[in-house]
Amino acid sequence: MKFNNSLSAFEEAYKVIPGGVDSPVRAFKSVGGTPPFIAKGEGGYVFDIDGNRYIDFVQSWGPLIFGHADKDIENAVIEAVKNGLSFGAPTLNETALAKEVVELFEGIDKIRFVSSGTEAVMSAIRLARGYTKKDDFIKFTGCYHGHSDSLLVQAGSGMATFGSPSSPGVPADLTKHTLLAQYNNLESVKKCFEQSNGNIASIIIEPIAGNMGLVPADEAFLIGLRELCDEHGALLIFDEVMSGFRASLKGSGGIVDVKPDIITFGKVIGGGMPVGAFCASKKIMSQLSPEGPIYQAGTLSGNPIAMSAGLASLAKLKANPTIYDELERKAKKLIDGFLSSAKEFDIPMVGEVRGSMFGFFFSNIEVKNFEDALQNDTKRFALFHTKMLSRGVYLACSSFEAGFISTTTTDEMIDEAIAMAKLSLEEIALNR
Ligand code: KE4
Repeated sequence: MKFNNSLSAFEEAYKVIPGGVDSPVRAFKSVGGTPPFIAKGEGGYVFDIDGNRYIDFVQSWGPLIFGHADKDIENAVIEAVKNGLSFGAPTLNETALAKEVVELFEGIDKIRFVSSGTEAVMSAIRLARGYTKKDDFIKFTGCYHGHSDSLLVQAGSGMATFGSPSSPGVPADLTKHTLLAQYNNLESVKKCFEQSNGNIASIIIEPIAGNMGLVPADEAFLIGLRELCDEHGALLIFDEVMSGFRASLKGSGGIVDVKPDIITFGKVIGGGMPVGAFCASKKIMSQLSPEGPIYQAGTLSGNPIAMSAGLASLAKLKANPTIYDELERKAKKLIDGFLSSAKEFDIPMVGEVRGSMFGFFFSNIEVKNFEDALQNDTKRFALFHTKMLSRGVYLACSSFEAGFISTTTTDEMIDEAIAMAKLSLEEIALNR
């Protein structure tokens, strides 16, 4: 494969965009090399500006469940564009998409659209704080909820559960109300409640974590979180920006029977256009401005073009919910193929699937939390990623991400990716 055009494009981008990218993970820092610049996508493939074709398992980090350039979504956007791009005024499509979403979730009556997952989560945290009149909240190491200040925290020192900023530019004052617990460890959550002395507004969790690799929460753990929130008057927030409409039509709700108070969405809900959302009961959402006192706003929130793409996506998903069986079958086929080659060459590997999401670690332990995930062989992952990319398979460029199957990912593509994985893993085993 030639990458000349991407190489020079990256140099040009680097001169005017920090790191040459508009979002850090895209820079391939975790895997080395420089990222291919994508020229176009078609169904389950992406093509770079050097003309290389890749089977795409990233799908813009989740949104493209129907693959690239889906005709129904494209036509909906083209039709919407003809009426103008944005009005900053209410439009019918916002109500239409709102109805399509809230009717899927018991106890969820209202939704507010924003323009990214970060915005959705930031707003949900503020809503929970304003509703409960408490300031602290609990998040889990390894979960990512966007880049708003109070969520950019890392584990503090030893015993402390209070987080400290994980990025310069975030004052400690803005993270002192963020408590950190360990994923799938209920005792660590109880400790946070003890340390916060009754001041916990919410617990926020990715019920199916996709930002430490794919690490689903145990159902018993989620039930425990629900009980702790009920006991302490805190709100349970499921961040389904990634897992929403990806794990099942109801996200984690189609897999575990635990009802959150607030759900955040992104990615698929916009069909590839910039959309985030957060939703809850009428009682909670009525606290939001202009009905209630909790302020939240956005110029392009509910943008009519983005709404048209989201509506087209949701309509297709709701018209044939059985696609999730097919998506999960393909995800399992891919992971099983990777695992059997890893076994053949005596390379430790574990894998996980939830609906159309998949993940794998170069590790020989079951990964239940971020601390387990950190034990994976990231150097070997980088090697594998590079080999697979050179063989036309486009995987997430970090072992702490999830991969995705779309309706346009064919069995032939899965077979091809498995065959390329076998060649790549053999080379790794032979240190070639
Ligand atoms: P955005 O602001 O990137 O739309 O959403 C933030 C977000 C919130 N919650 C969850 C569970 C998420 O996965 C994300 C964003 N996901 C990453 C992928 N790990 C987006 C890719 C990127 O940062 O470029």
